[in-house]
Amino acid sequence: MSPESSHHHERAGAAAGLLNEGAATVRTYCRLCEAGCGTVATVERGHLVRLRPDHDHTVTRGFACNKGLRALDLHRDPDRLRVPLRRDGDRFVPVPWDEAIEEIAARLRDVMSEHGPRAAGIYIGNPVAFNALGSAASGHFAGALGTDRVFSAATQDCSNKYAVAELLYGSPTANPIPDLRRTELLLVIGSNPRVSKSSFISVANPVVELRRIRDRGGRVVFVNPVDVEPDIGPTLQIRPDSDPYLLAAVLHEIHRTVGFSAGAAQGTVTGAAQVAAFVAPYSPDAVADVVGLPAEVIAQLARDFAAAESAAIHVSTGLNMGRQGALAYWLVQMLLLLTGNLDRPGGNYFPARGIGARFGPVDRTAASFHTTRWGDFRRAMGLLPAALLPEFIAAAEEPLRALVVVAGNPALSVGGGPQLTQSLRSLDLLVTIDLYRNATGELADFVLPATDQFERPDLNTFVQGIQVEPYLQWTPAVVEADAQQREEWRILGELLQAMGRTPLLDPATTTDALPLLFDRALAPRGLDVSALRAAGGVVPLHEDGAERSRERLGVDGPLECVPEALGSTLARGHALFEDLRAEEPGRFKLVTRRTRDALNSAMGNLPTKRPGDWPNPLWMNPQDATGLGLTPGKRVSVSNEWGALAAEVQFDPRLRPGVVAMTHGFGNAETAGMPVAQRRGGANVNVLTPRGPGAFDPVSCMSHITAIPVDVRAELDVAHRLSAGLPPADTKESP
Ligand SMILES: Nc1nc2c(c(=O)[nH]1)N[C@H]1C(S)=C(S)[C@@H](COP(=O)(O)OP(=O)(O)OC[C@H]3O[C@@H](n4cnc5c(=O)[nH]c(N)nc54)[C@H](O)[C@@H]3O)O[C@H]1N2
Ligand SMILES: Nc1nc2c(c(=O)[nH]1)N[C@H]1C(S)=C(S)[C@@H](COP(=O)(O)OP(=O)(O)OC[C@H]3O[C@@H](n4cnc5c(=O)[nH]c(N)nc54)[C@H](O)[C@@H]3O)O[C@H]1N2
Ligand code: SF4
Ligand SMILES: [Mo]
Repeated sequence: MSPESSHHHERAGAAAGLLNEGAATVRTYCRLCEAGCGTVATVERGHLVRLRPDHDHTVTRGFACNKGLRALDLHRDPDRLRVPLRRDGDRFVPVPWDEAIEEIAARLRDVMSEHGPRAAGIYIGNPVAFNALGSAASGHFAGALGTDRVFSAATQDCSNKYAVAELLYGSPTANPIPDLRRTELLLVIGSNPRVSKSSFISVANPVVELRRIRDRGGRVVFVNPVDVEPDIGPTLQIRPDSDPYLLAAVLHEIHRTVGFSAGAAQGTVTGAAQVAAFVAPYSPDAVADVVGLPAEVIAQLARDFAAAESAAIHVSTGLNMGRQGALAYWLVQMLLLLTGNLDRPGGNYFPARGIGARFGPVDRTAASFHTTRWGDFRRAMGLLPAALLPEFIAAAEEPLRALVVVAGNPALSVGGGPQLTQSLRSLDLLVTIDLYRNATGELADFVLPATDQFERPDLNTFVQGIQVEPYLQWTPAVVEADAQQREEWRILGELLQAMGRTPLLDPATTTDALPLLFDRALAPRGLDVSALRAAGGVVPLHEDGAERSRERLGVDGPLECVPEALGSTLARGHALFEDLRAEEPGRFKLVTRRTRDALNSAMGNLPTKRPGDWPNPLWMNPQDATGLGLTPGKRVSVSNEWGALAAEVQFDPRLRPGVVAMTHGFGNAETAGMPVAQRRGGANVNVLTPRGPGAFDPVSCMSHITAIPVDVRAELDVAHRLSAGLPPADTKESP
C-alpha cells in the first residue's frame, strides 16, 4: 500500500528541511492505549522514519506521550519477528509460512480429534483490543473451531466491568464515563492517569482534563493507596482492597442522611431497598478500620457527593484488580444511580458512539453461573478465568492441550510464575502471534510474526462508547511490512482454511478487509470506511450530551439494581469484610503500579536511558523501609505463599505506610528472543499473584492482582536464614 501524501504537513520538520523529495506524511493514530492519540508518520522510500503528534487532530490536538512516540522504535526494533519460527529442540528455526500453517493446522486437528474441540483454545492479549480486524478474527477463530476455551487479558484487567455492565445495562460495553467537562465533583478510583492515561475512558491528556476541573472550581478526589496527584486533588489513601467498603459506607451514609434520589421512587430503578439492605452494616464507623480512613472523612465524602450539583466517578484497574472488582464497580453504579448522577450533566453518561454497543439476551439469574470442578463462575464476554489456565491444561477430563496466543504474554501477565511456565510448556501445541518472541513465545512450538500498528489499516472500534469527545478514526497501513509479517486475521484465517473451517474473511481473495467487516456497522451513522477515508480519517461525532444517554444507547426501562446473578457477589462481600477485619496486621500489601516507559511487557526490548537501573524496583514508603533497615538500592526478597522474588528497594513517600508497589511485565531472564529485555533484569511480579480456584472473582472471572499480602526482607537476611537451614520466611516483619 502506498502512503498517501496528505495536506497534514510536517510543520517543524519542513522548516528544518527534513522532508526530502519522495517523503510523505501519513495521518494515523496510536494504538498502544485508550487515549488513541492522533499521530503523523513520515515515510521515506517505503520506510517509516519519523512519528510525531498530530497537531491538526480535532480531538487529540497534538498530544502524544513519550511511549506512544516510541512505537517507532518498536516498529524498527531489529529484534522484532520477521519470519515464522518453529521450535527445534531448544532452538527456533525459520520455517516457510505455508509449512507453518500446514503443520499447525495438522497438529490442532490431531489434538482436537484426540481430546475433542475443547482441547483447543485462544488467549487474546491486550493489543488485540486496538486492532479492529484482529479483534473480530480472534473472536471468530474460537467459534469456527467450536471451542469455548477463550482466555484474554481482560480477566487481568477489566472483566469486572464487563460483568456488571452486562447485568445492569444489558451490554458488557455499556460503561458510563464521567462528564469531565461539566462535573462539580469527580472521584478517580484506582487510576494513575498521569502515567497510564487510564482505561475505559478515552481522552488524550487526562492530567490536563483533571486540572481543568480544579481550575474551573470543581473538585477531584482520588481514592488510592498512593497520593497520586497532590497538585490536582487530595487522595483518600485507603487500605488496598477495601474499595467496596468505602463505597458501601458512602451509600450507607447517603441513605441514612438524605435518602436515595427521587429516581429510585420514580421507577427508573427497581431494587433500591435491596441496595440499602446491603449497605446497612457498613456505616462509616463500621468500615473505618478496614478502609483505613477516619469515619468522619468517609461521612464527609458522602455529604459532598450527595450535595454536589453533579458528581461523577471514574474507576480503573486499581479497583478492578482487588478481590471484589465486580462488587466495587456495582457499588459505583449504585452510587451514581441512587444519587441521580447517571445521565445528569456533570455525572456519568454513555457518550455517543460511532458503532453501536452489542445488546443481546442476558441471563441475569443465578443459573447463569457455570459449575466447574474449580468452583462456580460466570463468564463475561464468554471469557474463562486466566487464573485457571494451569488447571484447564492439567485437567483429567477435557484438558486444554493446544493454545493460540494472539498479541499476549500470559507467562508474565497472569499469576503463576514458574508453575505457569511449566504448565504452558506442557501443552501439546502452543502458538504465539506477536511482534516478538516474548516470554510466552519462548515456550511455544511456533512463533508467528504479526504486522504492527503501522503495517495494517485500522478503525478505532474499541474506544467507541468511552470517548470524552467522540469520533471515528480510520487509518491506512502506513507502510508495508518489511519482511514476512502478516495481519492476525490473515494468519487465523489461513489456519482455519487449512483445517477445513470457514475463515472470517478469505485471506486469498480479500484485499480490503475493513469495509467488508465494518461498513454495515457504520451505516447507521451514515458512514462507511470510504467516507472516513475521504474525510481525512477523522470524523467527529455529534455529542448529544449527558442527558438521556441511557435511552440513546438503548438501555431502557427501569434498571434492576440487584439482578439475581449478583446475589452471591453480595454475600461474598459480607464474608470478605470479615476476612479483612480479621487480617493479621503487619503484613505488607503489594499493589500494582505502572511506569512511564513500559507498556505491560510490550516495550521491554527497547533500550533505556538508564541501563544500569533495576527496571521494576519494590517501591516502599521510606518509613517502612527504614524500619527494616533498608536504604534505596538495597536488595530485598519479597515473598508470600505463592512465590518469591528479588528486587531492589526504592523509596516513595506517597505510598500509604504498609503498602508496597511493583510494576509487572518484567522478568525476561529466559526470553532469548528479546535480548535487550533479557539483559535488563527485573522480576516477574506475578510470581507473587494468587492463582487457581479462589484467585478470581466468580461473577466476572477477574483475577485478584492487587493488594497481595507479602513479606519483605533484606536479601542478606534470607541468605543467612537459608544457610542456617531455616525457611526464608516464618516471622512477619511489621510495616
Ligand atoms: N501484576 C500485574 N499483572 C498485570 C497487570 C498489573 O497491573 N499488575 N496488568 C494487567 C493488564 S491491565 C493487562 S491489559 C495485561 C496484559 O496482558 P497481555 O496482553 O497478556 O500481555 P502484554 O504484556 O500486554 O503483551 C502484549 C504482547 O502483544 C505484542 N504485540 C504488540 N502489538 C501487537 C500487534 O499489533 N500484534 C500482535 N500480534 N502482537 C502485538 C507485544 O509484543 C506483547 O508481546 O496484564 C495484566 N497483568
Ligand atoms: N505507561 C503505561 N501506560 C499504560 C500501561 C502501562 O503498562 N504503562 N498499560 C495500559 C493498560 S493495559 C491499562 S489497563 C491502563 C491502566 O491504567 P490505570 O488503571 O490508571 O493503571 P495504573 O497506572 O496501574 O494505576 C492503578 C492505580 O491503582 C492504585 N491501586 C492499587 N491497588 C489499589 C486498590 O486496592 N484500591 C485502589 N483504590 N487503588 C489501588 C495504584 O496505586 C495505582 O495508582 O494503562 C494503560 N497505559
Ligand atoms: S497516551 Fe496512549 S495513545 Fe496516546 S501516544 Fe501515549 S500510548 Fe499512544
Ligand atoms: Mo490493561
